[in-house]
Amino acid sequence: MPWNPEETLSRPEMAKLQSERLQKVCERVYSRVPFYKSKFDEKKIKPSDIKNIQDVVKLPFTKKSDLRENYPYGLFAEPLDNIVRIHASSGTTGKPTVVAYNRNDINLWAEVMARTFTCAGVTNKDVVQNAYGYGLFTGGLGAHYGAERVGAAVIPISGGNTQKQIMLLQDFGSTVLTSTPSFALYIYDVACEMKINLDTIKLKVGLFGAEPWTEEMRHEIEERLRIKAIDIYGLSEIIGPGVSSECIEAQSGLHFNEDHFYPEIINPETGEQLPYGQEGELVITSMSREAMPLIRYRTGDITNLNPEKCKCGRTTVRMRRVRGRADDMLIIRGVNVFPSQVESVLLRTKDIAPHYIIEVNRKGRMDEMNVRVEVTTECMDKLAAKVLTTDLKQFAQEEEDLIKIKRDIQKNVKDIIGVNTEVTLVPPNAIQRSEGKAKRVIDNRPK
Ligand code: DLL
Repeated sequence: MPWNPEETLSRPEMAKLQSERLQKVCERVYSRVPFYKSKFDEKKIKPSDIKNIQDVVKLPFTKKSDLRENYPYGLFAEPLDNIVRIHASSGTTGKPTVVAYNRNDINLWAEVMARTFTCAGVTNKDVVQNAYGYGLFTGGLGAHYGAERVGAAVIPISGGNTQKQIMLLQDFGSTVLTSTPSFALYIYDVACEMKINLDTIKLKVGLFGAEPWTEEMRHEIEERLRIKAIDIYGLSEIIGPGVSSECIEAQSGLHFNEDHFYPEIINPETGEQLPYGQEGELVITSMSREAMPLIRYRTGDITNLNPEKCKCGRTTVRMRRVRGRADDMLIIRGVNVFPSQVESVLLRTKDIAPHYIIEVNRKGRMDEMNVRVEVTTECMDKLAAKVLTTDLKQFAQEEEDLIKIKRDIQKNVKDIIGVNTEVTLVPPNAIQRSEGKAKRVIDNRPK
């Protein structure tokens, strides 16, 4: 059963609710936020011109740079007296992006996160080990309030402390893990090093997000940790986690909380709205937020939307798993490369572990990509056994095995993505693990 009745509205009912909420939020920002008043005036548009949800295309976009330029409090639609929480996300450059919540926003956040947990099959019978970071990052507190709202017992362990995570997984009988997908894999690696028997762990499901990951990565996590891995999506500017999430029944696209957050897909070059099914940049209007609603916020995330009813009974549009961010896309010798495409190729290769770094350098005028990736422990053991044989013929064969893995990766990257790449195979644990969002790309090219 979905958490809120709005998750099963008919399409016309949903459009009606969205139309009402869009009108309201336009009035709110126009009368309270000088930035939006001047944006609307520039476009010669008044809140009263917004009659229904289709009119959203008349509205101006909001960009990350607008948040930076109005740092820290310029986009608040409430006096500071009514603000009860401030989060911020650190950018790679300069000041962080600041977001504010009033009491109703905090309540809304708990509700949409309760939807997320319910979608993943979590109930008051569960013990949720929350390994998202607590702090300015929205992951920790967002998951915390949602898990409490469904009545689960929350362990607010935060990120890091990997050995302690494993101890609590065993001792507290956690049934749900919330973390970045990369941290979940790290926990698994450390559990293996500690020779933990996975039968002593009761985990059944993980709610993973905050960074791009692929279907192949999902299979790795599900197989290794013996759980269901659910994709959850969100961003601080809109609310934090709780924007969309997969259901455990279908695991096929993320149900968008579109009664509160109106999603559109646009062509990132022209800004034109694209029809359902087409891939482009996700743009969101946070219609029910009060302290800091945003109009047509350009997320930079690349995905598409599917309005078909899901087998779980929810009718909300589903967002395909994020392919990556428009600004994470590497252009290598003119070819667009998303790190997630490289991840898919790697994880479909036998003997390769889900730990990698993509490095891009410029040699003269040419860009060069190098993928450093770990081989699995099993592969390493096989090789070590062979080396020990002192049989030269076998040793040569072993090298051939490595060469074949490299060639397979190079060929598949070329065939599927269209670029040449160097591949460096490294032993298990050679690549630094992440306790939060993984950094997988090192771009050394001059800016
Ligand atoms: O990462 C909120 C969050 C916390 C989501 C916990 C899910 C779980 P920010 O730090 O503002 O907020 O980063 C938002 O992270 O625009 C995407 O590029 C990326 N992202 C978030 N979830 C996913 C996901 C949180 N499931 C940015 N798949 C977003 C791919 C994701 N990318």
